[in-house]
Amino acid sequence: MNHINHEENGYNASDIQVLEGLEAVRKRPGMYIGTTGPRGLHHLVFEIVDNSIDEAVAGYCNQIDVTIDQDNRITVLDNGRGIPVDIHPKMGIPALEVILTTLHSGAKFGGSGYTVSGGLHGVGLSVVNALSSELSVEVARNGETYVQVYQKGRPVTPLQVKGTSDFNGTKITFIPDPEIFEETVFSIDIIAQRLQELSFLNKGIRITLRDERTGQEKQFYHTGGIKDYVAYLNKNKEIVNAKTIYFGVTKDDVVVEIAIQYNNSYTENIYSYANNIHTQEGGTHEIGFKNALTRVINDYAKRSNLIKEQEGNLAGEDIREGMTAIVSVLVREPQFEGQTKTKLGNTNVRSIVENAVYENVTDFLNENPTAAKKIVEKALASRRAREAARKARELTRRKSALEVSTLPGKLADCSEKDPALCELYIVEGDSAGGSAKQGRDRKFQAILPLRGKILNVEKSRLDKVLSNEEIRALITAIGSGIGEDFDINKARYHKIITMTDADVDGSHIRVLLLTFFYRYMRPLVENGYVYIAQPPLYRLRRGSEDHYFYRDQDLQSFLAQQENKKYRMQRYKGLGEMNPEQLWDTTMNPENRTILQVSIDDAIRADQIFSDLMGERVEPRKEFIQENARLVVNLDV
Ligand code: 28F
Repeated sequence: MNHINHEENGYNASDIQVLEGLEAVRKRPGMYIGTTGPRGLHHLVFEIVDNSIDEAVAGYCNQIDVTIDQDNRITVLDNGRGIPVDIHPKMGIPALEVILTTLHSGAKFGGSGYTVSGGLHGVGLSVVNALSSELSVEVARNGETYVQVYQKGRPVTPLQVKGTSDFNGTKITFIPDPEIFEETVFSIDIIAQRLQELSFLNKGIRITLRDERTGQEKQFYHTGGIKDYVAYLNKNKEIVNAKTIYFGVTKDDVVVEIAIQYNNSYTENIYSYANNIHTQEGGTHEIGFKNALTRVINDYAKRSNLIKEQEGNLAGEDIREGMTAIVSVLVREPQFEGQTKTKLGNTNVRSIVENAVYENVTDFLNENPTAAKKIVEKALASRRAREAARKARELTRRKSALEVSTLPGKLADCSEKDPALCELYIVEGDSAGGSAKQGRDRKFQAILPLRGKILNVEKSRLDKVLSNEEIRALITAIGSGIGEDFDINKARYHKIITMTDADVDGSHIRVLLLTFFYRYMRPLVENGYVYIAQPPLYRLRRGSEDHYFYRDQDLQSFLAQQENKKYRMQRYKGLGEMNPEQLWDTTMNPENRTILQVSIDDAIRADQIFSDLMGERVEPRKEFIQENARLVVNLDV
């Protein structure tokens, strides 16, 4: 074995500094990966993959393989240049070791190419290393392969030459440290979703995902990039412009890539990205995009006499109705702002995107007059509908002004008046609603039973949504209004908890409610007011002793330890099977219950699932429900 020089024992000065860095990560993992729950766990995988993506964006890698091993180890392999292994001049240890043991060491180097990785907090390989009970890295470079193993961020072997190789690349295998993470089971769905997104955003990279636990394998490879992404998002919709508006522009170091395709629904779907990060809060690229689009469509519509000068301009929201768009930019030094650091702040990006959109969409409209006309007509229809909706809304507003205190009859309100302390349970069905009303703590818990499936919001414009009785009860109970009139300060509850059966119908109702909140009361989700109740799936009873289980795996591991004892098992199919006291004990009592806070990510996912379930084209629906039944039930947080 060809050892690369290391001090025999003890640490030199740079080692000590290094260890302090990684100790900080282990002491406060939340600072670096957000949480130590499932989200943070999966963040580790994305952090590693981001490094391979960086290498691909720099032009040196086109294949990334991700494997979830039997024992929940993760392996990521790329065919890039391989992490450099030469001795770092200042630190006196291999560059690879510096990268794996120093915070932010990978942030900038070389100068050519973009460092687009920028996970939640811009952390890198060293953070994953620090939070792994074991991590091994294998580099193929210079015709040789090198290996080094770490535990909890500390090298336990020197960097060693293992053999020869006629290709280059990097392979990292890690085991998330069970001392750090509450749970170390990876979800193939969560990983697959991000890999798919990355493969759309970075065309031509082949990404594979293999799950050795089940033998499942997925491939992501999109030569059309974000053009394929909009096609995917529109897959169950009726399309307005068959040819997608698509262009890529580079100006002053900013790379802009945009794809737009209209469908005949009423929903605006813009996904913006900066350096492959979903900018949920938007930012300068999204503002530039919207401004230019409004201008360019109005200018075209007037120029081709589709609207008359005296009619006034089409509003941006009319132009965006039924539009699916991906706006992706690469920026050399991205500034992320906002509550969740997902709002792009770089000011120069705005006008770069504006100019790119104006010029390229003008060209598209001129070259595709049939599509252009359909797009303008769609916006005109939206304007008419919006005016009708405004009138309907004024009616409802006047009506509710007359009936000031008429909360819906079926709402069992709480006595507490401070919204910060109040909870609203939205319960599926009258019978579960009855149990919840009896079981609750009426001081701070309100119950609103909803009957059946409330409404197919996908096919309805705002005016129709408002006329639905179940939706109106919900809006009045919450008290904050809806859409443009929404006012979070008027929300009567700061916890709005959906409580549905643990079956497919229940998950549909939940998806529908989350979609409604996402589309019409988004700040509720953004402020973390929306939750999902977690009723138990099983009860084991032995004499007067009851055990409740909320997940299959918990039941399995409990049963595995109970060979000699006999229990009677009840599987709960619906909330209605629990009496009021059981419902309180297991699901509603703040001292025992678990409630999942819905993030904007979850809501977006629900919105997508909903579109797929309720979209115009019905055939894929059945297949979809079967494929996603589990996913819909376990809307993972
Ligand atoms: C499975 C995870 O981490 N892939 C990576 C590279 C390639 C280079 C690099 C990475 C050097 C000085 C930091 C190679 N040759 N996959 C990965 N592939 N990092 S990480 O360089 C890191 C910098 O400071 C690389 C020439 N330049 C860069």
